[in-house]
Amino acid sequence: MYDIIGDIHGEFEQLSEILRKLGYRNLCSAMSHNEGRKVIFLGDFIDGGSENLAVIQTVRSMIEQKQALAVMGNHEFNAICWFLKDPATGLHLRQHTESKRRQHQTFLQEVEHDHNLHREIVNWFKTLPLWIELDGLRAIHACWDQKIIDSVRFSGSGSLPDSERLNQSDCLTDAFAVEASEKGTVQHDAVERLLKGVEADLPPGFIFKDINGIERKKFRVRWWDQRAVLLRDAAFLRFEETRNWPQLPLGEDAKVEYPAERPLFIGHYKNPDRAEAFTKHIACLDSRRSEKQWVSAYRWSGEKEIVEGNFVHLG
Ligand SMILES: [Mn+2]
Repeated sequence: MYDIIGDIHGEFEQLSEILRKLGYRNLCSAMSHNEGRKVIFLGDFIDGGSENLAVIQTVRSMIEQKQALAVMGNHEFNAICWFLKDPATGLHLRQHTESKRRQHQTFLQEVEHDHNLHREIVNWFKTLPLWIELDGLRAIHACWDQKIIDSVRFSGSGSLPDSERLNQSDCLTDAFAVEASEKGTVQHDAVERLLKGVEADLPPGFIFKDINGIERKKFRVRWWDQRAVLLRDAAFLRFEETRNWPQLPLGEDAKVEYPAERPLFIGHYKNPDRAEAFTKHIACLDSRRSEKQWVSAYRWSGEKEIVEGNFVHLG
């Protein structure tokens, strides 16, 4: 039986609080539950709050003591690419631009002065699988796309040789990270879809202003909503942001059908209010209030459909 915990983003106090609320106590150098329950973390441990190392220490010790499992989030993927260099060019896989540094700032503040520590943590990020599939549930950071998973899974279907896929534990190899940081590769498309979800563009000539007033044409798609036909219904945005959008349909490549036989837990899609069931089988555990991250959880005990009363919130 598992307690699933969504995006933490360096908010150590909140992580501690939700673990306590779920019944975990500090025992033998890791948090554990006296009924034998375990945690599944949905990734995005870093960037945002200022206690990234404390979060990593807690999650990592729970995994090492077999009290938890975890998947990788897009922030860990970006952190790996910030650190690693392409052996062919000697350049970092993720450009060290001002805006990318800003997104990564609180984590860098804690590790950048100590190259060995930085490397050690990046190496740990590399041990996080991109997804978890158990008998009763699935977990991934942003989007379960079976075709994409099969195309990069070790000895899966599709045209890639095994040497260009994930390893047998569904984790990144350095070679995979190099490929994935280059637009247009199978690996790049896979990481985008699995860890960042589905995005679509407004047609040429159209832009919209997001809640921060920034002009955009790319938007996140509510890929789990099979009834969303028009772009504006499919956008993971507030009504005010899509009001003036053209009545155009969403492209077929932006649709993902999730097989409903087991519940799926995702993070990544920050909800203005709180974590919620996106469908009967898909629960999102990322939430924020007034621009701040709030850690949310779900207490799962074998049910096949998401039960509203099993979400656990702070505050
Ligand atoms: Mn994310």
